[in-house]
Amino acid sequence: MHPSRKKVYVTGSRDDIRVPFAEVELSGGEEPLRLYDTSGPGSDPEAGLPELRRRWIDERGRDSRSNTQIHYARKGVVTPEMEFIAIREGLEAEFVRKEVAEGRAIIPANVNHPESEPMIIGKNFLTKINANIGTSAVSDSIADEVEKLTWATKWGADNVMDLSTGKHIHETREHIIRNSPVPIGTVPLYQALEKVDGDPIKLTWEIYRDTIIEQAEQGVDYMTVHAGVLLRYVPMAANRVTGIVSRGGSIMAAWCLAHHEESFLYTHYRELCEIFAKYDISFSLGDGLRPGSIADANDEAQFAELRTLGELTKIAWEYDVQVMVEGPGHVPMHKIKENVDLQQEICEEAPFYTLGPLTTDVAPAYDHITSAIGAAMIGWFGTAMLCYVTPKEHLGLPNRDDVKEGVIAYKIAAHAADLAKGHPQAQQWDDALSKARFEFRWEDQFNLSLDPERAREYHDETLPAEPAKTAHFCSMCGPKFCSMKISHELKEYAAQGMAEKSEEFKEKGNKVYLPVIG
Ligand code: IRN
Ligand code: FE2
Repeated sequence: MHPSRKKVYVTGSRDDIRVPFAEVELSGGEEPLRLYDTSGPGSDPEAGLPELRRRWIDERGRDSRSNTQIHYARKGVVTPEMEFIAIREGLEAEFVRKEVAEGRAIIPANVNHPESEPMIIGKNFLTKINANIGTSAVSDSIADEVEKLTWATKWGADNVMDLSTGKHIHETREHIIRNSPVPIGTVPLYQALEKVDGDPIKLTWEIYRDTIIEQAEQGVDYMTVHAGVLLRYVPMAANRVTGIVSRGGSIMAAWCLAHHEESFLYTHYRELCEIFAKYDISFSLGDGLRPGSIADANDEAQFAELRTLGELTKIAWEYDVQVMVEGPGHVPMHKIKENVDLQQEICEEAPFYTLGPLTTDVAPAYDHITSAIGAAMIGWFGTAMLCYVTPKEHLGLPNRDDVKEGVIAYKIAAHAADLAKGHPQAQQWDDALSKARFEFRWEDQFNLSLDPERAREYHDETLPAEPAKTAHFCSMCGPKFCSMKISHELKEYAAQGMAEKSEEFKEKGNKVYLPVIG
């Protein structure tokens, strides 16, 4: 939580439904503004977070077949999680239930992650963003990863994926989940691969299944499963410029080719559904054949896999399991819309979750920008969650600063999409900031911004003194050139009578911009 904001809670129909918001105090007689808040109650990393959902989970008891939110939604039950989300998003609880029942939205909420604050992923809700963190063989401090989690949620990450490889995977994940107020996702295939010393050919269904159960017990809320990479699709990627760029996709392609057998993720998919139903783990159907370059966008391999993901979506629904579908990747702007339209049609409106997409390949070190452009567009067209890309994409493991840059870039993309989609909460936030800017309420402008700290720092670089916080200009144009100040004068002209003022204006020599004196 930023120091300039105050955490407030709105209570629902029972007093253990307490929904957090970040309240921004405003000056100039304006009502305080409440913003969606992902930062969580704050934790002591050793003790972990309080178990917010414990009572709700226990009250429902454990069904031997299905304990999922979609299971309850289809029975007509509004769970406390759904009510929590309704308050969070400013919508009716019944609407939340219906969207979940019909598979248009998911609430990732493993029964073993009671610390999480319920959130929803669906095109009729605020666009969400996912941040990836994780250790690798060359960088593996657990403390750093928990710190990155807290850092990512502070800046607004709605979900975090732990993509750790290397040593201490289990322990790292345990610390992350116990300290996470947001749902945690993983790609279990990465850990399964560690168990066979990194040799994909040695993978088996049994090793994979045991890894799933291990992670399910810990409380992982959603798992990427690359079950759409079928043996017959692998040759389709052979003539691509960048082949297979998905880590999970390349592992499964290697397995299929080496054994000349259909993927065990596909052949054992129904068993996976049974496991996911018990814990309420949501599928994130992996796009193992997503394009990894502009040249490969929207090709045969990509869309063949998408059709299989559509088939798998419907099977998950048979088991009352929640499901979202992953998407690209690298896609030029004119080919973006087709991706959403096809996915929505083939997967019958199951939520789409895309990685960017990057709209050009020529800017390594700036791929948070190349991809935020694509993310804003794809979000506007109906993608429910955007997986962030950091400036280090294609170059190295992101550090703390990169995580922040990635999250902020994606908050911008998601919010721009929400504005274009006409979300009332989104518009309200913009209007509050615009008004503060026009009225030279500098403190309000900083505090309302996505990154209050940097906004203030940039302003203070040239005008650090306290009086500048109420001044009717900033150092960009100086006191005499400020367009906003001139607009205020125009308003005065209008009030005093245009004709009279226009005479005065002409007498002064028809100048809008007066030279700075001194
Ligand atoms: C999201 C959409 N498409 C891919 N992603 C994310 O990319 C996925 O959820 C995971 O966090 C990351 C790496 O996936 P691969 O490379 O194993 O497919
Ligand atoms: Fe890439």
